[in-house]
Amino acid sequence: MLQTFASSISALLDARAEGHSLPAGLYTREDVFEADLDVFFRQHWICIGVECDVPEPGDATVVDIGKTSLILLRDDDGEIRVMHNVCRHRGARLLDAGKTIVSKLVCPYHTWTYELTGELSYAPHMGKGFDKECRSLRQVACKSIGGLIYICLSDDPPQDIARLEEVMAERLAPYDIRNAKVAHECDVIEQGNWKLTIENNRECYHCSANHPELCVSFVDLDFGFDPDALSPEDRAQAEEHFALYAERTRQWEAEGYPSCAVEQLADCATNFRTQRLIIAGAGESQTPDATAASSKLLGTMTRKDLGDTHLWGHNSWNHFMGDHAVVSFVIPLSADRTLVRTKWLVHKDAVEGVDYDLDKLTNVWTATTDQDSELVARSHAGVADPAYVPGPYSPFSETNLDKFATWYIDRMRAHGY
Ligand code: 3BY
Ligand code: FES
Ligand code: FE
Repeated sequence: MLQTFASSISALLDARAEGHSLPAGLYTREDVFEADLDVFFRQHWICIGVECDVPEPGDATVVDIGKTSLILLRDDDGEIRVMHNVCRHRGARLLDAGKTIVSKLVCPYHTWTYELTGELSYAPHMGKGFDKECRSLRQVACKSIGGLIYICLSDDPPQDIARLEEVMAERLAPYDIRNAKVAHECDVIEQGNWKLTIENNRECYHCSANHPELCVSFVDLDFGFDPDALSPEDRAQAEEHFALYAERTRQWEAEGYPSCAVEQLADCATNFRTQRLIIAGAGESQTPDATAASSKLLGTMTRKDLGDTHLWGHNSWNHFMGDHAVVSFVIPLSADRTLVRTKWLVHKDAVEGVDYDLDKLTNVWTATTDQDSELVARSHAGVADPAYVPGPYSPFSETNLDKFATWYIDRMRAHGY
């Protein structure tokens, strides 16, 4: 049944207090969910996969976003294409959910047949005057940025994706994600609103209490900004991390590996941040002992000591290390359910059991993703409780959440709410 609400979405946006989490309705209401899907998942660029999801011509996979179903495929010329999974005859779905290999796209209903470019090549019984040329599958704006696939469902995609491309094409080149292999992937459906999933990912305030596996290798640089709140031991460690981070960043930059933080978080449509992070302990990778999980390094990498190129946007977060990468993205399913899809990438020639151990490779982020899923469910249950009142973000550890909430409100406004 359709819910009705006493206040408008605009009134909810007005009610958001600076420095505080969002009013409950922005996390829980169905009308807000529909607006979010339209604004943030149709009118903005979103990450929906990696080139190596479809390594060979004819490889195809279906990605659903709300009622929209997309076919991501590699055509016969090796180009990535994304098109709507809607037949141009009477609209039937062409492909079912999941991965497949196709030489052409044949509609199961009346066998209209499309080339991998989307062109209609066969449509029986349509008469002499029928023009196939104007019945190609509808294409979607798509960009591969260092092998990460971004799409925008709008006819007028935001231009400021150019900054993300400019920054990341160079940073991601040595990892050659285009030619990597998906060693493992996992879908988790979180029982919470997508904005809680993103907020949770933008802070590590919760890490020490919740992520023992991740904390072996992950260095939270935000905590150090509040040295007075730390015990003398934690303070000494934070100072050590900061000194190491400064030193490594200087070194890496001098060696030609762009490392410094770049962000585009305000007054923009395309929201992202990247930074080359240091890895704690053995310093190589996000594994149980911080040593590399794969002996074959990614792409043209020859070193394991180049840290963790961290990139996040409004629906994704990624870690690129010498031996492997972890790519995660988010697709909202309803106001209180969110799909988190995670992929672990290794060199395309790396062989499981020979070059890498799958458990070592996936251990940290499998555990972290499960732990985060519980936190998001817990968080959603609380914000849906009538007793919830928006609370203050930490000015040290949660500044990126405040930036996200502010960007969210700005973008809703920009789209007429
Ligand atoms: O905990 C998370 O989900 C991510 C990874 C590290 C901290 N945070 C940004
Ligand atoms: Fe696809 Fe008829 S709906 S061929
Ligand atoms: Fe977490």
